[in-house]
Amino acid sequence: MKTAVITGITGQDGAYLAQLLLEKGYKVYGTFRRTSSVNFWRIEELGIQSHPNLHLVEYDLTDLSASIRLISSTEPDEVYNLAAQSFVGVSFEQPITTGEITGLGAVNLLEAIRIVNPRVRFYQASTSEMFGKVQTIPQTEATPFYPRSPYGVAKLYAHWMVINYRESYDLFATSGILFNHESPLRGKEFVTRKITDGAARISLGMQNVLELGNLDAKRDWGFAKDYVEGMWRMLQADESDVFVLATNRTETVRDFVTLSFKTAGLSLAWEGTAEQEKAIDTATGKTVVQVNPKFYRPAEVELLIGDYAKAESVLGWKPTTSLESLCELMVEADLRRNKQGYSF
Ligand code: NDP
Ligand code: GDR
Repeated sequence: MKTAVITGITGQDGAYLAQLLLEKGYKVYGTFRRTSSVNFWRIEELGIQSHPNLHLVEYDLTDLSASIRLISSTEPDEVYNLAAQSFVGVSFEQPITTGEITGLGAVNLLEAIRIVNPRVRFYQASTSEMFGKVQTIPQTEATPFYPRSPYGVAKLYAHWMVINYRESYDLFATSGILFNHESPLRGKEFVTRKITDGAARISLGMQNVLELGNLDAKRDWGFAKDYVEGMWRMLQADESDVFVLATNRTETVRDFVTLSFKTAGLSLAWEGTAEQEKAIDTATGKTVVQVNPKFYRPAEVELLIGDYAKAESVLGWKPTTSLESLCELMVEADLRRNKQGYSF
């Protein structure tokens, strides 16, 4: 039986990855942070919280001694570092905390592996946000980086440290440059889930208007379950490396709004531009979506579209879920949850 450590099991990817590894027969140690109230709703939704091979460990990524104890007490074959302050918007307000967790935190784990057992295979959750102001279209493993947020800069530091530890100490340390991936387990602060939850609530008469920021941003959105499969494949490869996971399709936030409301049974007509832009429900004439500049970011990543050819040829990975199917999954989950009075 293989043993894996997943940091950040209370997050979207941590929950799906734990489910996948348990299905594959792994013993899984999932780390969670000490908080005033528990945050296990995702592993509960997946029905894995009481799985006999799942062990929850209290851990904070910013603590080197905790990292050393984590690696020595769990004796893992594989470590998936998914923990991060992962919200780009907040990183502008909390740049130092973001640097400590999202950047230096990864190095605590690399150090722990180097000290305790350099044979452990390590996965780092790198991100398309490192491409930021994109230098080529589509983005590949060879595209130059130009991060546009404290989050992107912190992730780029961690990314290079992974490469540096591989080259300096011969660790099996891989970075997955993952483009946006979403699911019904996505946090509501991220734009897709904010939209699918808003569309569900407005169609149920529980909310009047959904306020959003930049509707012109273009993203390459995939399904999180596909992407955690790619993470696992990266650690089964012959050599550690860098891989892009993406869908190679990009759409605007506005397009995702239209699609989500249509899935929830509402047809929208857009009017106005920039800060005055809004969408009207064509059945009632009421404004249901409007721009609020408070959701704009100081610097924006305008366009992301990834080329996953390397992952397909080396790992046999490709996305299996269309944006339409993903949107349907998310809207249906949010309709069900809102009808049941479920608040996550
Ligand atoms: P989430 O924000 O849903 O989850 C982040 C996890 O990190 C949570 O479990 C959180 O715990 C934990 N965490 C935060 N700070 C610490 C800390 N100091 N010590 C230990 N754990 C901590 O992110 P996702 O699941 O969406 O993403 C997983 C990883 O992949 C992240 O590193 C993210 O930056 C990266 N990524 C995500 C992409 C995406 O589209 N989802 C794309 C590319 C990369 P808590 O619940 O207590 O807050
Ligand atoms: P992102 O995701 O920044 O790409 O980072 P997010 O969903 O937050 O934003 C996507 C785009 O939508 C625009 N936007 C809004 N965003 C939010 N959150 N709320 C709004 O109201 C809103 N209106 C418009 C944003 O400006 C942006 O352009 C995610 C995270 O999961 C990172 O951890 C990960 O690394 C990247 O994806 C890849």
